[in-house]
Amino acid sequence: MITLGEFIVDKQDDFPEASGELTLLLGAIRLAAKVVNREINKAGIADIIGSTGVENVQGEVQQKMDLYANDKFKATIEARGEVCGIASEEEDEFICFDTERGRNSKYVILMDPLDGSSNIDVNVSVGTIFSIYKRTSPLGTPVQLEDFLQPGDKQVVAGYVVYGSSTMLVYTTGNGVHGFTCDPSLGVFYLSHENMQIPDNGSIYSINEGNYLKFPLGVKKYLKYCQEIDPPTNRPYTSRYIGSLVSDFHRNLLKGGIYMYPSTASAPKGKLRLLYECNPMAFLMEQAGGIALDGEKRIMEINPTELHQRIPFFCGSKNMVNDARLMLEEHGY
Ligand code: P6P
Repeated sequence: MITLGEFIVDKQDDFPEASGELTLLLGAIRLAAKVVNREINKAGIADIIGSTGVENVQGEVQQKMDLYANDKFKATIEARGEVCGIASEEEDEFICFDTERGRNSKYVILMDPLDGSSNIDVNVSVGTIFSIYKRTSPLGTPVQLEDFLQPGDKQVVAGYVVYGSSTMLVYTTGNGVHGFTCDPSLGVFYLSHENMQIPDNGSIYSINEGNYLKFPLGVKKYLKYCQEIDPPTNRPYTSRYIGSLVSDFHRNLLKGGIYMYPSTASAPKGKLRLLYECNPMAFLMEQAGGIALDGEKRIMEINPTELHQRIPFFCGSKNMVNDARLMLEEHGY
């Protein structure tokens, strides 16, 4: 039984240029995940469910747990050091750690501290998503917006925590995808899923079909393809949509499947954010042998222009995403 800490140290050689900073940074994420997990597990009795009544930069009403998780991850990461700044779904602007230590730190982190948080009130799984880059601005200076606006191919680490029937931390450093399950009696994450690989084919599709009438024709065509009766290709596929990206992603990673959040008539860029939802999930998916596209291009090739920019997202088993891509190409994105 290898713990997350032991595994990270074992794999430290994957980062010849990192002198332990990433190990410390992943340790900070691990600690914050435990603190957030503890609060989520008692959300029904602590005065921490429901909304704050305040809208974030996304125009979404912030849940109390959104702010709790955001504060805990920010504080833990800042205390542990190693980053010069943080960008978060819950923060309008990026946060600069303008101290001697912060200015001389090599990394930035982008995160969605609690994705799918509206599910907490109904006791459905939620997650944290994180993405780490090496800064591009000079060491010794305050972090700049350019440090956050990097294409996904430049990511150094990406991962998520899924607060589900068990709490898992799944991450990649570009050397495979590895999953760790928390033993709640000890508060220790143990390696439970080494080198996770998504099947090339799957029979699960995840999408909010309530938006069907607003989807591009290519998406409608693909959904009908999923629903056709064709036993040799294991269709009709099964529709599974939790409304929590991390949970849908994690299930499809294990069983095979495709997750889609396309553009719609009312949301031409879709809903999901490129920097701290799609890029980290795309890094994980490609490392697990899957594909992540905006419908046409690799997510991780896109050059970001804004911190909170949205992007259509198609992610999952290689053959399923390619089928969807071909229909989008033929019938329209
Ligand atoms: P809809 C949660 O708000 C989220 O960002 C993802 O976790 C989830 O997959 C999606 O939005 C759900 O959005 O519009 O289907 O409710």
